[in-house]
Amino acid sequence: MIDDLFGEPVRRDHEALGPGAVLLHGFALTEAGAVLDAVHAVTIEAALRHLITPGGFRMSVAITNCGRLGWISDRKGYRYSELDPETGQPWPALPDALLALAQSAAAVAGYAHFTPDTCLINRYVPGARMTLHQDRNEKDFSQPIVSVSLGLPAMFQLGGMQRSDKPLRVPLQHGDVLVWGGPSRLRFHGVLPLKAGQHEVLGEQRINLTFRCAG
Ligand code: MD6
Ligand code: FE
Repeated sequence: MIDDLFGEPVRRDHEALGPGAVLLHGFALTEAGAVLDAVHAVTIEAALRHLITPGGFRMSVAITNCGRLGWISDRKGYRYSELDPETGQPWPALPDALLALAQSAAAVAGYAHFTPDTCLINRYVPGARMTLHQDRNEKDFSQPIVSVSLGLPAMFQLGGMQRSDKPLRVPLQHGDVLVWGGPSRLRFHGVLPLKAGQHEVLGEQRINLTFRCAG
């Protein structure tokens, strides 16, 4: 444990969350400014938007993407697309600062050759949540997922291989990076409704980045 400038305890250790899954506390803290600048630039080209689920519900989380592929949802289903359906244009390129962060986190977690082709950007405001799901739209489950949390803290739920398995509750803070793959790649997971609060950098929101090799 060390203290940061605001006197809050910051953990910089690695916490195993099961085979293939590790939480890197504070791993993105030193790069957070550059990462947020890159995210902001992406959202100017490809705006954050609320998608409709195949079941017809509007997602409470606003999303956009960068990289060769982008994750989308509509009445036809969940899938990856090379084009942003809002603009008809390719998604913005994956910024170098984001790629470097994702690859270094994967390497520290034991995944030496992570080649993400997509970064999904999720924005949560208080009350926004993500119900339990599996990430299974990617072609290759041998590569891990790297997930970066910025802004307000969230309670992540990490379940098992069945939807009915009781999930672990994993608090995620600004700068935390979760890497999971291998035997954990298809575990159910979700995010409980975001609690109200003010983050000193991001205000009343949480930004989550998930890097994957999708195509
Ligand atoms: C989130 N994350 O943390 C939502 N999926 O906002 C995910 O759905 C997720 O964090 C796969 C791997 C890591 C994740
Ligand atoms: Fe997910």
